[in-house]
Amino acid sequence: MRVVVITGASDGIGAEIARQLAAKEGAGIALVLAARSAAQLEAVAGECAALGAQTLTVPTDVSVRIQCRRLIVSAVERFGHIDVLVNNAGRSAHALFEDVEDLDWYEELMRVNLWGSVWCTQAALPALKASRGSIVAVSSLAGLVGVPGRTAYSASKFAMTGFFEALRAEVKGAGVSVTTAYPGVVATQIRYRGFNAQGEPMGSSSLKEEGAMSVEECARLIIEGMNGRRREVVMTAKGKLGRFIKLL
Ligand code: NJP
Repeated sequence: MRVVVITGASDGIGAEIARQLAAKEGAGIALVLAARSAAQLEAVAGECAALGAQTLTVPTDVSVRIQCRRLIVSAVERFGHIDVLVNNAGRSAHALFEDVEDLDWYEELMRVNLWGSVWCTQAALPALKASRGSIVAVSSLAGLVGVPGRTAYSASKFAMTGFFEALRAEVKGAGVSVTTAYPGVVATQIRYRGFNAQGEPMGSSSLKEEGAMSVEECARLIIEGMNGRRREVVMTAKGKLGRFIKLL
């Protein structure tokens, strides 16, 4: 049985990756689902279990190192091994740097996007080496191109890109693959939950954002890259972000 640990699995891209894996692999897959909201995790686990998958929910705040370790230990205790770790949990932010007064939320964003991925990966690496498994890092096109209004987010995603690029070279010899995914704009609630200049949730839905890719398409592309043990999955951006990238 393939054991896949997914962070940020209570909603958006992570939840959709779980659903699509359950739909494709049914009883052949065990899904370890992590995020902070226990109730939402249970709901996603219920959908996956109805498709035949085994599930384990581990309420986890990835910005807390010990919780990342506990997630991985729980997965190994329950299923005996781990084949794939999907580092997907993330938060967004939208603020011009000059408008930011308090940098506490910058650190918080780094802890979730970068350190959460680093801590989960460190805890899971021995198990992934034993299974010759795979790591997936969900970065962003903002981790390849600096986007105005996104200094904190771009910094966290560039850091993820660098960390996983270097790690890939280190673990290749041990048979562990590292796939970095670079989505553009995807129709999830991430912007609604992201920080504004005051460090509060932005509270405006981006579901209608111009040119957004569907969450189903994004999850499908990530799974394809993960199963193919590809180095990267670079998605396209339409709308405002696409026009900005073309200008560069
Ligand atoms: O976001 P959303 P997406 N500890 O808000 C969880 C990247 N990306 O699916 O903790 C643990 O629907 C949160 O759960 P909860 C993006 O940077 C996206 O769009 O219960 N989990 C939820 O399950 C991110 O890395 C776009 O609130 C935490 C999940 O993360 C990934 O895709 C574009 C957590 C977020 O679900 C998934 O984002 C792009 C914590 N401290 C890259 N904080 C895009 N959507 O346009 C949050 O280029 N979560």
